[in-house]
Amino acid sequence: MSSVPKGDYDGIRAEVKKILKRPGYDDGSIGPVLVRLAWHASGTYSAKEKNGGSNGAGMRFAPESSDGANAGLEFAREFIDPIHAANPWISYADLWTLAGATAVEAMGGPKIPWKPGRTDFASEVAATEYRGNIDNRLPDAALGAQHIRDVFYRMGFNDQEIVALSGAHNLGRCHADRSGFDGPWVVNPIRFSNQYFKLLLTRKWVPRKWDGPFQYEAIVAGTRLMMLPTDIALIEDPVFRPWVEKYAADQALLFKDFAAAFGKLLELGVDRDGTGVAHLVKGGGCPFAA
Ligand code: ZEM
Repeated sequence: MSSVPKGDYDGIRAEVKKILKRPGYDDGSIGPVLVRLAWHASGTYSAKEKNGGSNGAGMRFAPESSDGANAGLEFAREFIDPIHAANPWISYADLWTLAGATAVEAMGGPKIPWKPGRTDFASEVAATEYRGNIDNRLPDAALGAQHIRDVFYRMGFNDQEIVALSGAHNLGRCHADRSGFDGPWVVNPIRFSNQYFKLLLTRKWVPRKWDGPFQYEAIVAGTRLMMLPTDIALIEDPVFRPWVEKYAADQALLFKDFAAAFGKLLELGVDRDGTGVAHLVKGGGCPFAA
């Protein structure tokens, strides 16, 4: 792992790209799990309570690190730790979000707007004092459209952005030993595209007969693909579905909308002062909020 000059974020992007390929791990790339790390680091945000979000990098500490929703993300954190070790000037909060953005781009997706400035909690004690209660804020895949809206409206997203963000399920897979669910959504899960939306609309998704949690399956090109109950909710809901249809038909539109929504996700709760630094405040709230 190389050191790059302080403030050279393109240099960090290059370091992330160097470690993405990993033969023997899942589908040969750690890109998807890095995207999930960036999402779970950010997706705890509450617009009303003005806490949660990526600032602080609280997932280094309990209770976020041991939250069942974050099972498996310890691998993502370990994979990129050497980049931090070689470049201790970057905050973990910046590194995790930048790694997720870089991974999307490196897997053929759009360029994600990203800005530095996040600060890390100095210790577990500080995290506890500053973070506020952000337990149980990530979505539960076993639930439906109302739950999806509750979770994403809390962050400040609308229905169109929810569907665009869901396009991330074009990447990676479910792991029985992490979430309980099993399998990839698409045939090539390390390439960002609109296949997930196409498959949602064109395949017959049937309940999988197995011992695990309720999920859907379809065999495509000899591969058993899956959908979560929350994925199927996107084609059953009358407002979500037209966006699934638009993104299935127009990959350029998906790329544009995904980049905007994912960029917004990575910014949630990151409130910078005039010098570009996002300070941490007690209770996790924004220092400049009304
Ligand atoms: Zn996911 N996601 N996600 N997601 N996700 C999984 C995997 C991945 C939900 C969900 O419960 C799950 C978003 C939205 C939602 C990624 C990115 C994004 C898994 C499998 C589950 C269960 C975890 C495992 O077993 O390893 C639900 C319910 C969501 C909303 C309703 C959003 C938004 C994302 C990013 C923008 C990614 C990349 C993965 C694949 C991770 C991997 O390790 O391959």
